[in-house]
Amino acid sequence: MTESNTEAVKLAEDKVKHEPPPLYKILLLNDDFTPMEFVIEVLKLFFSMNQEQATRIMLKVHTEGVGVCGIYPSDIASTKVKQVVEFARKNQHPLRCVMEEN
Ligand code: NFA
Repeated sequence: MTESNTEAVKLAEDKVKHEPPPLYKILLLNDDFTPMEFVIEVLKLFFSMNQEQATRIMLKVHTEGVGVCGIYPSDIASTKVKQVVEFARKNQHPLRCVMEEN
C-alpha cells in the first residue's frame, strides 16, 4: 500500500469515528381519506408518541399538508417509512410517509 493510500485510509477511519451519521427527517403527508384516529395510532405505534403529542402532529399535517414525525439515521428512517407505508396499505388507507435528508 502506498504512503498516500495509508494516509487516505487513516483519514477515512477518523471520519467514521468522529462524524455523526447523516440524519433524515421522516415526513407524513396529508390526504383527504385517512382517518385522523389512524394517523394518531401510527404516530403512537411507530414514533413512540403519547396521545397528546400524536394529536398535535396529526393536526399539523392535516392543516399544513406535511409534518415531521421523527429524525433518524438512514437505516432506522427507511425501516420506519417501510413499516408505516405497509401498515397503512394493510388497512387500506392512502397515508403517505417519506424520508428526506436533513
Ligand atoms: N386529512 C385527513 C382527514 O381529514 C386526516 C389526516 C391527517 C390524513 C394527517 C393524513 C395525515 N381525515
